Amino acid sequence: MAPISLSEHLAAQRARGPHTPGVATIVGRLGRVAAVIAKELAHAALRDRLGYIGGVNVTGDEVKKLDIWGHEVVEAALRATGACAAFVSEEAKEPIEMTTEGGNPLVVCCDPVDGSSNLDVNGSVGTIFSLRPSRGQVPAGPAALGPGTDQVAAGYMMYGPATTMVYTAGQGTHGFTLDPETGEFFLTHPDITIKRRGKTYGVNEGNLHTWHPGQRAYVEYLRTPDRASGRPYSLRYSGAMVADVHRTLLDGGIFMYPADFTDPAKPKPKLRLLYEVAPMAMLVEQAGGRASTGMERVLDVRATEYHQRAAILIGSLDDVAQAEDFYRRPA
Ligand code: FBP
Repeated sequence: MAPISLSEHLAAQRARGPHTPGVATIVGRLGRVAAVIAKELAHAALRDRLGYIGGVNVTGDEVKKLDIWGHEVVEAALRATGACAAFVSEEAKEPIEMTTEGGNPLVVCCDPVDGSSNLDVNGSVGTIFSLRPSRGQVPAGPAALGPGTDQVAAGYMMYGPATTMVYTAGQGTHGFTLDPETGEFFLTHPDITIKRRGKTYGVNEGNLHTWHPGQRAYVEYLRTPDRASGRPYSLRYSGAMVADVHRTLLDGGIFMYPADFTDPAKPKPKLRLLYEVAPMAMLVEQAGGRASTGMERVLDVRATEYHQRAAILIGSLDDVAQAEDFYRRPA
């Protein structure tokens, strides 16, 4: 049987269910952008595209040349679809409003290059995206705000040994692999279903001293040998959320970026809700997993700012539920 291409899969999804017009157009176009980004990453060191551009972005991160290049490529592609009313990007302080053709345009939230700290060391990086209805709002940017349950589609592209694309439009989570010869994605991981419990955990343990007591106790629990419960878990951490969530989706287990609780009254998360945390939560829930802040379901968190941050514990249902249980225990 001939492999199913991304555009064929999107068309089939559209035929099968309540599929917001525009999702197939935008997800299809982002697939084509991924082929361009993958090629550029492969040549970046040869084209003096590595390193910093100078200055910091709206969330205080030092900006790499490829962060800006990636942002511009995604912006141009979204504009060309005519289906995107506004673009909320990690690299732009305010939403970028766009002219649209036809009804029901969408708002796209995106981290064009996720895992930037891996760029100059040839580590895996990615692009993360989330689609929300604009509800006819003008300007459309504010339609991005609200709970994660408003998302109609979400996905990521991972630029690793192979280039992978994973998306959901509310009918399961599906994985594709890029054929670099043709620049097309083909279905290689249909209906991804995450294991109920895994054997690995991913977290930056260098931040342990800032964690909530429940977070600390949970990681200590995972590191404690106990054959019956498959512990200790193995630690896997790539430095790029896309790569860590992708591994967790396929192998099970849990990825965590907990908040800094140095001041318990003002927990400080790192990752951004609209274009990192919420889209990953939709993908993992659609694959049968769970995504929590430690205190609540990620998809119930209401975004009130474009670059708002949120804590995340994401992965296998039983692992995340157990982690939440540690957060609830008295210190
Ligand atoms: P950006 O690279 O898009 O800013 O993303 C943030 C990120 O790199 C995530 O991909 C990753 O999970 C995390 O930060 C790594 O943070 P740290 O270096 O603190 O472990």
